[in-house]
Amino acid sequence: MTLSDVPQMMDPDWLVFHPAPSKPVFTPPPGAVDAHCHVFGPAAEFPYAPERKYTPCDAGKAKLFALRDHLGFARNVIVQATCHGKDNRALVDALRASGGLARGVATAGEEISEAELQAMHEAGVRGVRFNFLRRLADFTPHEVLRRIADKVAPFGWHVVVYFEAPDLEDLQPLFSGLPTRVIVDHMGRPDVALGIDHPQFQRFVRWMETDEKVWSKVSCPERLSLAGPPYRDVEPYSRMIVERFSDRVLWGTDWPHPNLKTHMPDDGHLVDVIPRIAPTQALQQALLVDNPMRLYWSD
Ligand code: 0GY
Repeated sequence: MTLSDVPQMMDPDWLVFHPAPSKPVFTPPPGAVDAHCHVFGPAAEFPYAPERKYTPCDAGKAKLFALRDHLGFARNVIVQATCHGKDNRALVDALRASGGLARGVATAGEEISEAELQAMHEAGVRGVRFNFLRRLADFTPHEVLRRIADKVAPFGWHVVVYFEAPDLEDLQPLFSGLPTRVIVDHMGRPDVALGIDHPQFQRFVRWMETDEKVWSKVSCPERLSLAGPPYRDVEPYSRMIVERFSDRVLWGTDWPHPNLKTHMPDDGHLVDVIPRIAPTQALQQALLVDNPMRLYWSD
């Protein structure tokens, strides 16, 4: 019996992605990129990692590409999800199947070889992700993360970081010392109960102001919202970041939405948030096309 014969059943409280998302009212500009999404398995082909903190439903590449077309997007950036650990095979398989329409962000340990990095680069990987949420990943010493960043920097890759707002103060020296661009997931997960003027979010804004290598994804209103759909309570945060740092922002669906506990968003409704946080055509073009193309398809 091999690992792939062991059934990997999704967690009993797992919320499955929306079965039939609506067609968005907002039409993304031609060439728009969904710059934060994942593939899960399928487990029979790409088993989930033994050290994973959750077992999701399968959500493979065909479903992701169909969603891309349905929502009016042209490209994806697929981010390695923690349920696959450092086994990037499902990610690389999806990139290879995309016909150049997907790029990737992998998870790597310091043991990764130059040949492995080169093979992932050829498949379309352009970054590594460091995850600081204890519910998702075990702690990795900062000097190890720094060595990983040193290894990927010569490939022109960047580092994607996922952390929660209270942790930024401690993590900032690590991030600012990295030799690559630093792309922050979901605006550093602000607590939207506190308001945009709260020192916690202002720390993030000041950091983006002072360190030009820092980019932000203005993704996941469904994860940050306390009010629920249509996520109006998150808009002031995303809109401020888009307007202030229009050439360093990215947007993504976060499909298939791991670990949501209250509800599963309709992906069409998530797309309809875009014109409220990027109200002009110029901002939409930067957010959805020019920025992700510069970061992921410059070669
Ligand atoms: C996200 C958010 C989450 C999960 C992961 O890799 C992951 O497992 O990123 C989360 O649970 O907050 O960006 O998809």
